[in-house]
Amino acid sequence: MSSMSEQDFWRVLTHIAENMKTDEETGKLGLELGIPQYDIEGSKVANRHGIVYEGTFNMLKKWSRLQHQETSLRILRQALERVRRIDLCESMDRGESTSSIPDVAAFAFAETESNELSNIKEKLGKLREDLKNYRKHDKTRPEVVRIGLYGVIGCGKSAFADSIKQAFTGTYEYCAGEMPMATQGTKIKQKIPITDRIHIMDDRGTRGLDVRLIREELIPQICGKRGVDNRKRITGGTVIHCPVFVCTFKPFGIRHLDVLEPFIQEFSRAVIDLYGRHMMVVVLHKEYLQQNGMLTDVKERFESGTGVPVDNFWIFENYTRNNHEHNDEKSIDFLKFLKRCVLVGEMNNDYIIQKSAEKQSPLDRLLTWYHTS
Ligand SMILES: Nc1nc2c(ncn2[C@@H]2O[C@H](COP(=O)(O)OP(=O)(O)OP(=O)(O)O)[C@@H](O)[C@H]2O)c(=O)[nH]1
Ligand SMILES: [Mg+2]
Repeated sequence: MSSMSEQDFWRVLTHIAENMKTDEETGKLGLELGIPQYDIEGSKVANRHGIVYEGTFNMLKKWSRLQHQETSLRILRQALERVRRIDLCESMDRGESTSSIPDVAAFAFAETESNELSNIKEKLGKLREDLKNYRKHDKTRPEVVRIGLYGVIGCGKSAFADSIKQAFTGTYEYCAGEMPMATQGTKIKQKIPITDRIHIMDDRGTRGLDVRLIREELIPQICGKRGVDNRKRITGGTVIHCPVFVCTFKPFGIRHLDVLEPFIQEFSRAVIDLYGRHMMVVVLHKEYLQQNGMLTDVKERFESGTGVPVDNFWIFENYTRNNHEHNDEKSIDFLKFLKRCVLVGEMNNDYIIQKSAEKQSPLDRLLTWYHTS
């Protein structure tokens, strides 16, 4: 099923917003779409400043970000029918395709797009282009989406950050400083900017996988309530929009699952408490798994034992200092993963904004609305 382009979709929303005749009509449409009252009120106020329909447009845009790709167009059409503005559905039918509207992230960022390209170089180029242009001109999103890497010392986090960077630029750079043999690894949380708007935060490794670490250290770091430095002082933290748990089976073998499973279950539960959805999980040293006939086992056990959805679970062989010969297919996988993280990060950000707005007074809500839309 093909999807309406981002541009066409904005045209549909603009057309609807422009043609809402009164505040009352905007309010009714908002309610039909399940938009919170404070967003509706905020849109009415915003319509009185600057462009007259901008408030309604932003309200619809914000709503669309929380919808599922397959259903948003249908819901919009039904809502227009119920408020007796079926005439506005015409704008949807004039688009190139009317079968579905991509959700938030998928507008500029449809995960399937690159799959439709048969040429591998084109696929890689398209992924890089999408990421490069990601939210370049969109001020309604967080300034930067931060993807945080967590896992035990030496599991391969820094090499993974460097691998993503290499996949994006096509050149190996020793940015995150993977740990050379017999020396120490990452000491202070470090930022690896992939673009101006997508940053990877490479964390210091944890000692072991004690589940208490999750709520005592990792979640506060993800919330930006504490940072990490080499003297264990609490430093100014930064919010992580997409937490990624990184692990490896080397050298422990398959029995490592007995430790990993409960840790991942608990970590994912804590992330769900925070963001309403699972974290991402990455297993490194894919070649080790292949060479030891463990790949299928690991995949199956992860899927059944950890509860992490398949889309959130990825296995990679890193580019490393000693072995970083470029490989198109490998780079494509790293960039698909990155895209997925950005998507998750955006949705998590929306979730937090919505939750905090629900807790606020009507005036605070209005202010939040102004700042976030
Ligand atoms: N063969 C192979 N080696 C890897 C892979 N990932 C990481 N390594 C190697 O594993 C070692 C540790 O990697 P790092 O990236 O420094 O690990 P880290 O998780 O950042 O370590 P800390 O910063 O101490 O927590 C390095 O020598 C890497 O080259 C991989 O997928 N395959
Ligand atoms: Mg490191």
